[in-house]
Amino acid sequence: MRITALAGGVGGARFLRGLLHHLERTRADRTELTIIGNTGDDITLFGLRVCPDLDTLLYTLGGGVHETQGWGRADESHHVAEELAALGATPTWFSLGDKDFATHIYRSQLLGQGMPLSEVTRLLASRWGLPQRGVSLLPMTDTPVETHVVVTEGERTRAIHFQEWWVKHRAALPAERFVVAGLDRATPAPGVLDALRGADVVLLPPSNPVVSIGIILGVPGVRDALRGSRAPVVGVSPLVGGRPVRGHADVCLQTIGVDSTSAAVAGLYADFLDGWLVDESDQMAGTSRPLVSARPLLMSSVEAAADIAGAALDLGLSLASKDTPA
Ligand code: FO1
Repeated sequence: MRITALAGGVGGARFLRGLLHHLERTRADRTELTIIGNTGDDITLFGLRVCPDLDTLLYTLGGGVHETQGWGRADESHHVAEELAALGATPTWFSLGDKDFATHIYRSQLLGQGMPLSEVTRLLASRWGLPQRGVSLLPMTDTPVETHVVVTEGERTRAIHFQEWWVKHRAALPAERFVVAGLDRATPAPGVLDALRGADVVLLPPSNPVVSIGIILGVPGVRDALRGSRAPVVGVSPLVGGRPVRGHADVCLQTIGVDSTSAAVAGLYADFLDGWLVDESDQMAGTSRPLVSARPLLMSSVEAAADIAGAALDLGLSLASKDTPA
């Protein structure tokens, strides 16, 4: 079976860790999972290219993530960051650990030698044992893309990097709109369109629908591939009771003028969504498409995430069997 998933950072990574746990505990046959990761969060710091969502997926699936943070490495030290601060290097609002720095140094070294991000990511995925578990991690594009946020402070309107808005300002600075530099001339990374067209099921984890899933959908060709895919597409709402479990998806939705409800988020995916998992607190009008299924969506443990991911997969497989001509 071939599963393809679009994913952002923490929520997407935890969901996919649950999916792998579900697959390993229930299915005998080998399942190939291709993850298309968001690169709109990427930022260049101290001359190094940092890919937060790709790294969160690598560390979480590879067993090295700082569990309570959801990003960065477990058992980290921060000697390099402390010395950079002593040198007066900026910014200081983005916390980079010493082992995390190794990822950015190695990635930057290879990118600097002309290696595409997709090939760099394949090497990093090998270090984390993903191929042995049937997992491929693809950046959505090899083209440099960066999400910026247009903010107004008093009389001043300017664009700041997404990470500055998200981390330094905790998304509390009123955002007028998101501008994704490079997205309109981005091309899907090698394997992305094939993974969407050749999947048996496509899953949208509970990642941020605006600045994670929404950015991946903005890569020219991705949305059309989803629309044209024979595979059922099943999404998981990132909201519980109209609120994100973590992060600022509600603020992002407000910025693009969309209600912070599971139904409104499903509306963002309406042109390709076949199934939609919502939390029991978010009853929404039962529609035939997407087919809505309600269950607890709090990923409070790997087991809970496995149950949610299993329910999303089963919903997809049930839809696939319906579509299969008798
Ligand atoms: N998030 C924070 O809230 N504070 C940080 O200092 C921070 C550092 C950081 C370093 C590497 C990395 O891969 C992620 C990091 N994140 C941090 C999380 C990051 O901002 C988010 O994961 C995404 O970009 C939004 O999903």
